[in-house]
Amino acid sequence: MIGIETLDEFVIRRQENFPDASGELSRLLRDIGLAGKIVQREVNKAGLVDILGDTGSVNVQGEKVKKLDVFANNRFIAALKMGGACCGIASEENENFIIIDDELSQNAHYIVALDPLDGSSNIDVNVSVGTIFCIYKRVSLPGGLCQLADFLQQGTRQVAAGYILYGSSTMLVYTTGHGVNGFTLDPTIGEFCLSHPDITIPSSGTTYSVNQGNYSKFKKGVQKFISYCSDEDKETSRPYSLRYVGSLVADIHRNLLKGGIFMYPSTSSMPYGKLRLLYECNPMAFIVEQAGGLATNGKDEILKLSPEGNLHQRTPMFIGSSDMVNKLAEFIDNFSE
Ligand code: FDP
Repeated sequence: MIGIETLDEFVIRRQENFPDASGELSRLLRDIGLAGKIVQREVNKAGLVDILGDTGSVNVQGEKVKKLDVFANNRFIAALKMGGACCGIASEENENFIIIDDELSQNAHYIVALDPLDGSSNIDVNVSVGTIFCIYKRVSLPGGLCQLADFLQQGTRQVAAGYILYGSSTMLVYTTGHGVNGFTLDPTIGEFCLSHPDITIPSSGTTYSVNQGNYSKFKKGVQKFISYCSDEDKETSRPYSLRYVGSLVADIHRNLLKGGIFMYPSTSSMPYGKLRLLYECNPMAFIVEQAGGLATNGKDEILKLSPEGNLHQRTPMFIGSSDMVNKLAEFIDNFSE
């Protein structure tokens, strides 16, 4: 179709720049895109589940209608297993990683970590949710089963990362370390089409995103930075606007396009914050840094954190426009307890 580039075409065109590429990574991106389309179809029907679902209805595969996050998890796992381009999956929904042990998958070079339906507490109220994923090259030898060490790699070693936003339209945004590109699903042809080439995040913005209800539980530096954001100062366009969907993908996506900072700090009750390093923070940090922004835990870069033996490790995260993340770091330094 003239003038429109689909995700699959784009991925293939990019792969042509790497003559040694085996095509596995392209297949993984295709599998993830396909599962995303199936999940968006179900997300769009979410409000109908009470009318249709609880009456014991079944879908075309004969499965009972399930909670959407379980449904999304099953779809992504099925697509990745079927594709044969990865040897293992870590998911927010599964305590342990999943080994894919058919011959084709065992010989694959990649593993995938994902949060199949992030922000799922928003589904019941028709607010945007998303899928977050990242891809690593395995450190274990192809031909055998994947190991925990394949998943516990530093974020700097990600080969690709992305998210799918199920919002007023469905978008897939991803990076392979050569910039960030966004694709919008055209429901009339069922394809993700390149709509946001070479996304760059503004170096500053006028939006801050944080669950301010936790204010009294934040450390001094974060509290002072929040006061700075809400103080009046014409020169720096303050006060900034507070925008918090409470759905990580939606909050990050807005800030990626418009500029801003997203914060999920540690609190007195959650000393490591809430967000998960492997399949929430690392992929988002990779995308935002590739777009020209920054992501830290308040002290160190998210991408340089060393995983500590647990797939579901949490970390505080401050992410977004570089000037704003640097400003926050100043407050954290100046008001450390
Ligand atoms: P949810 O619990 O709805 O899945 O990590 C999960 C997440 O949502 C993020 O999407 C979101 O940014 C954050 O939690 C919201 O947490 P709070 O409700 O504590 O603000």
